[in-house]
Amino acid sequence: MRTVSHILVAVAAFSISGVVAQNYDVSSSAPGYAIKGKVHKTRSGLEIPLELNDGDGVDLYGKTIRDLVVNVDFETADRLHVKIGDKDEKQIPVPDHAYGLERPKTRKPAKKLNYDFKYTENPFGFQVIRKVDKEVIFDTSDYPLVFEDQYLELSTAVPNDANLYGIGEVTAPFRRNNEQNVTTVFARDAGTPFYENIYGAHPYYNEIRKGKAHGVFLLNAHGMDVFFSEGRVTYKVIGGVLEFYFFVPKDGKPNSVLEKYTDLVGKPFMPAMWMLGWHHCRYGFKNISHVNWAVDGYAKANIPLETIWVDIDYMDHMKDFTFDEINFPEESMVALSEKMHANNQRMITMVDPALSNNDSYLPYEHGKEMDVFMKNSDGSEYIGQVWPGFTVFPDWWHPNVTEYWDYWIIDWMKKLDLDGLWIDMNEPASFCLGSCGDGKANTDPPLQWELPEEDQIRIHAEEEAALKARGVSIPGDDRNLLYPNYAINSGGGNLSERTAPMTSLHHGGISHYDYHNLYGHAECSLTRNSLLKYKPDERPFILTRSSFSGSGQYVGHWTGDNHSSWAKLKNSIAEIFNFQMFGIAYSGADVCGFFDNATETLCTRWMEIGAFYPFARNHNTLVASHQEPFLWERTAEASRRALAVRYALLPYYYTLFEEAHRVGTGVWRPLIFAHPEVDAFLDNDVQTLVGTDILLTPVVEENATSVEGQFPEGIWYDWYTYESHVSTSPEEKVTLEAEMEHIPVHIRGGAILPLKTPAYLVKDTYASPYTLLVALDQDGEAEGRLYIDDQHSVQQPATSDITFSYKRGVLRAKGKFDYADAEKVGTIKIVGADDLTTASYNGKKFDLESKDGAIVLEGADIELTCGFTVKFR
Ligand code: MIG
Repeated sequence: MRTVSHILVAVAAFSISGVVAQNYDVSSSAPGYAIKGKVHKTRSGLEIPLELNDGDGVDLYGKTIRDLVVNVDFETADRLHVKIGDKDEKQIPVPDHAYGLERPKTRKPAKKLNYDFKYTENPFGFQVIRKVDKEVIFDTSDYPLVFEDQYLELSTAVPNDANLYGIGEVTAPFRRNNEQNVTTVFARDAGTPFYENIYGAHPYYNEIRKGKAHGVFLLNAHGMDVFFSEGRVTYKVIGGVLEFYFFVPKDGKPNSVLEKYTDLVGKPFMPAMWMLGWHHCRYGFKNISHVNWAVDGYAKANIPLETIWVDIDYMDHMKDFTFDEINFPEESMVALSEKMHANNQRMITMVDPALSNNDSYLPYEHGKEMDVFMKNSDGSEYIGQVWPGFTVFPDWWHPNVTEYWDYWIIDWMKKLDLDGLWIDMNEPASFCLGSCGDGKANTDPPLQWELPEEDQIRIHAEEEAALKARGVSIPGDDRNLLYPNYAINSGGGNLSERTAPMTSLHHGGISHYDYHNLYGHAECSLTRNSLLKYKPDERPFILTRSSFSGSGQYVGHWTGDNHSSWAKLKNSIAEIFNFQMFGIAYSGADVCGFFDNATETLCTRWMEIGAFYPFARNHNTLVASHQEPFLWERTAEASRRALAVRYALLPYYYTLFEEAHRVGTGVWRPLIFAHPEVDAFLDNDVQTLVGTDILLTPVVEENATSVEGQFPEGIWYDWYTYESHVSTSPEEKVTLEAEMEHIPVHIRGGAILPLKTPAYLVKDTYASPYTLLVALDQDGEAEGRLYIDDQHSVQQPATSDITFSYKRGVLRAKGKFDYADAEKVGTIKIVGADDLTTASYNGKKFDLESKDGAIVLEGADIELTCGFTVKFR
């Protein structure tokens, strides 16, 4: 409870009396519910009617709802759906729609369930039991069920010191329970304070118990606090219904849990190959020459750069779809795009959702005509404040908004021939409270935080009064949307701070209170569709700041405004693990840090690990000093070395992304997810497995020249020297040398890695023939996989999916070889064998060379058009 006092202070700053910020206890006075009448069998499970018990302890924070219905669906052998809803269906669930979550239709109960579902009559409670070992993985029976219009509470028993991962978005260590024990889920524009709610909403956790994993998803888009306390997990939610999904795969593997979770919420999108190259951005490029300086600086220093990004700097007064005519004239932006493309590089710009309401601004006039902006509770236009001054906000639920957004997005993409979009500020962020721009069109508001404190306090009070004057609820809705009695623990204080007011409206009279956590998610889905209309067969590139469960099928995510600090460098790894688990495989953090000034050492170490992020981009803020990796010699050298490893591994990364897209497993994986039975890995959130075969042991401490790492049992080969380390106990901490420019990378003995020869660009890297790196395990065997397609199209008529195996001196390739322009294997390297001298393939004999720790077959010239066998002797 370390930060409680600080959180209370933050809430007190903005709250009115009577509002409860957060309460760690369960509401033991609540009377609970009992089964009333008959439990019905439905097509896919059970329907259980509940009625409130007599007694006090009702209306704790809202209006108690007396009659409930529990729907239990045995959806698949490993997925159970338990929805506790109000009988009258007045509460607003997550919509069954792409901007919410499209529920699978279950027509009959699954067979051979891996779980049991049990319930008690009075008070009603339920248990989910993992069948293989009879472990009760979810058990509400000892805790109250509270169901009020603005307050839902439910708890489950878990072991003391349980191993819980997830619930986000939050900046925190990966294993959560030993740390701050309340996690608030409420999308918020906040520069990554530890343990507070930030940009996205992911009410999903994964627990590892007795070496086996399961997942628990509360499908609810309302603000909530989730408490991880000794022996229990408690949800306190300010609206909607309690719609749970439990994932209980038979094998108990964390990767299987992710597979089942993404079966429900959607599989991560498949990136194009170029997206896996290195990206560079900064907020605060002064003009187009400054951007060109960065692009050229990379080239001169020979540090791979695939994509340049231009932040809001290019805009005229920060207005979307415009150009600063002095510093970033349109011709210069077009010229940059042409230059990038001529060099086989890419360009991305930012587009914010909030649009200036200046009446000479065409996107505003157009949108107003089409009626696509969010409204105030009285039907007037909701006008907040963002970078361009006063702004309106597209309502993604309005039937006209698709046509509107398509028009502007496609026009913009065409104008600059862009390769992708970056969508920011979509929590949504607004800098004032309420509809602060009412009647002030065409004026230029100051940024409040730049004013003297007394002015800030006065303006805030005026804004709050104006907001309240419109009512604390919306017409026809008696909930207190502005100040719910249970206020959740949002780091921003009142719910409407720094975002749209909870009483603003979406199409159909839905309050922002009910859809807040879905705003960014809806924009992701809509924008992806816009890009697909622009180029129907190109895989869209979109990077979002706000996200919800399932956004990964549309977009990638960066972890927002971190700091150039060692703590944030270290924690970036845990945050990426979270997003791998949330189904957003294409994710990364701002390399070298966003706020504050990076030092040479910090940026060097950050480039080393950042080079391996699934989404890899250096980015920083307006006033921070430059951190282009070519500016420091040691950083430049470390970047070249680490990126050479990434680019060599591109076929492996791409194959992993295909697996993520098809199966749902992460590209980056914590050791504990690979080895849930090894307790020693429970808290290891620094070492990173890329897939199954590459282990990264980054330095995240200042001044260190060595680093301790753990190794799963087996042989691990040093990437650079092929020196082997045999691990017999994963508990053991092995000290690895790590001079400044060096990040330790190990290859799992037993892996066959498809590699390329790294070049400056992804395209040139891919032009080289493959090298197969065969790293033998203790039995002299290995296996691997390679996926090939055209690298960018949505439709893939013919792909190759090749499995390699090596056993008793025979390398075999099997599988599907349909991709037409099949490339070649040029080199085969065997690591971990020392007695091989010749190889034969297709009747040809080759002499093998022993080189740099490997046995090498050069000039193999094997076409990947059909299976093959190479025999080694
Ligand atoms: O309020 O567009 O997180 O990456 O550089 C700042 C300027 C707005 C926040 C994003 C950051 C971006 C910045 N944006």
